[in-house]
Amino acid sequence: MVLERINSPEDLRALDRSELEPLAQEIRQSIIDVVSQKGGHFAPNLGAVELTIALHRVYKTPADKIVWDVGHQSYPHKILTGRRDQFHTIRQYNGLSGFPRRYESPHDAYGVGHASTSISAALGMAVARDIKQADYKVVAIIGDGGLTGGVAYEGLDHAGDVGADVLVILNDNDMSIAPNVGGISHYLNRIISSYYYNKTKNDIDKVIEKSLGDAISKRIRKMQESLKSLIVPGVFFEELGFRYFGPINGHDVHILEETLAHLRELKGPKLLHIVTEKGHGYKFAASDPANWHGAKPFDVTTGKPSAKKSDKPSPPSYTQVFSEVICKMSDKDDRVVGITAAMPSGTGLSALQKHRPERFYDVGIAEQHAVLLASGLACEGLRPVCAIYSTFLQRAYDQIYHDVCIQNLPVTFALDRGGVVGDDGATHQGLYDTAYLRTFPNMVVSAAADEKDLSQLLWTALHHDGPFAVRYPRENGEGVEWSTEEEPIPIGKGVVMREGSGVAILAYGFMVYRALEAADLMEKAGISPTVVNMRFAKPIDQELIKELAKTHHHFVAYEDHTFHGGFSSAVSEAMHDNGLEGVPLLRLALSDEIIEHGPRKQVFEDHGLLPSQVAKRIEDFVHAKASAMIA
Ligand SMILES: Cc1ncc(C[n+]2csc(CCOP(=O)(O)OP(=O)(O)O)c2C)c(N)n1
Repeated sequence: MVLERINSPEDLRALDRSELEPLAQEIRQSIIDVVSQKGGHFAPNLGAVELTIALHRVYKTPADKIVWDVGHQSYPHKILTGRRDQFHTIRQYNGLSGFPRRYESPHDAYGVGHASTSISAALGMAVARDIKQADYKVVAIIGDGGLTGGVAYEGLDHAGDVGADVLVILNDNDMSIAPNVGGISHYLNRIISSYYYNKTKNDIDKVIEKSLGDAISKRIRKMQESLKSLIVPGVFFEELGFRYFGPINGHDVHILEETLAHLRELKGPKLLHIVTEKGHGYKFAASDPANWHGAKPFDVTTGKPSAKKSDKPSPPSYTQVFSEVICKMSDKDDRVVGITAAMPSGTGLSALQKHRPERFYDVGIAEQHAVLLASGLACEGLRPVCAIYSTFLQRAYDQIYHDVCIQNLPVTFALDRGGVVGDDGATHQGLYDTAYLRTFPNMVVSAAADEKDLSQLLWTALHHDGPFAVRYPRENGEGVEWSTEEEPIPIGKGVVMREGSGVAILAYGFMVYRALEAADLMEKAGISPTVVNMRFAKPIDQELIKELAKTHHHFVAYEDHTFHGGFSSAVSEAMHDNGLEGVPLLRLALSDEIIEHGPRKQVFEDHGLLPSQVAKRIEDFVHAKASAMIA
């Protein structure tokens, strides 16, 4: 075994060239072994093995900086940078993160999880190096999917202008999570096909001269001779001030190493275009990379999921509910248009894509553009539904305010993955949406407590003449009866789910059924709370709050959101504004800290938010306040 001998990049650099291909095989096997057991990002990692080996042979981290984009392809990097023994803990609670994290290793130069950040961050590091007059190299890796995100061009544009010494490696596998979209993707394909065209015509020298000029082309030709690699023009990148190299085979570790070794010595902004296969080396993944982007535990021989189907069918996921409702909405209302930012299957919009392709848009990893597109559609009388995960909608903060809310446009935001995200961890938590949406005038902010709520809220949003956000978690529903039928509900009204006395639990979204569970547990302690599904953080049901205050001496607000600015803050504000600040309020939310990866239930436990913990906390709250009052 070669891999056994690699405990650091120095060990890797000491290997003989002949050992690199066997090493790549072993790394792949290790990824297959671990992900088939534990789940995780899969096809992107299999596609980045040779690139990672070559990078760490040539660039000497941590002095040199390697900046990954998204970071979902960083498993080989983790294996080769001293974390081989912990690799089996990846994405597990207290284990390695599934993404590069600066706290985890000095080799993780930059923390990441959202796309299209690597070029700008790498440029910052290169500029810092020059300011400090230090001497190290900076490399950004970005996928062709990442290159659909506008901020990537902001980075390219500025890097070319600054002229900093930075290498951008474009890892082109023609895939985002789904097949890639957009003009740039077509452009990259044209580069690759023209490469083969040029190759067969044996016309490469001319191409080089035309595109790069004499002096550089001489150097390039020299390099080309030694590398046996080929250069064709990537005019677009060249016009931005980059020298374009490629395309080269991203699975030929030797060509990669030789190319990188030369590029390391070449000053200025450079872009190396490598062509890889997503899922390379595992046939099921390579032939269906979209479905193997991330994998649940699976049987390595058959590629089938290893979890046995339980006899009892589980309720549909919220994503499934959304997907059925939007198809129904598009049948009934011709104005409905579904928009996804590169997540057709994750958001469930792929159902609409099949059902009514002419009312579906995948805009690439371009959340800002998605919201702007929606605003334009809404101006012209259509009813766009932006289906974007809570965490990724953060990207479009300004567009939500400036383009949708100011103009009071009827755009629906379907916020999947609202709340604790689970294994993806800090970068993907959906814990901030209520706070970031609630401050904007005209925005309706809601959360679904169950399948029926979600369906009704989506219909309500469709009929509302302004922006409307509906949040739901990465979960299966509660198993209630629901339908896709049109059934709008009053905006800003809560629903009492359980009549009790003394204590009122105002719950939001996923926490409504947890509150009901907690209430049942509290019965034993002689407390019988009222439980309300508040449904709306904005407008919040002030009338109901005032009404409840007449008969309840303690209030609890319960949500799966960060502590500041969310639903429980809204309850606190509403109580204050209605002169109810004298009524004790217990706010149950996630604490104000970066929340790492772990099963949702575990994370709730860590924050005292499981129903059994909540029951106890409310009992303590009621008793403490009661004894304080007696004293
Ligand atoms: C801002 C943002 N939106 C959406 C995502 C979800 N996402 C994760 S990976 C990915 C596709 C990335 O494609 P590419 O950069 O080509 O890498 P590949 O997976 O093909 O290696 C997407 C859309 C994200 N990480 N960040």
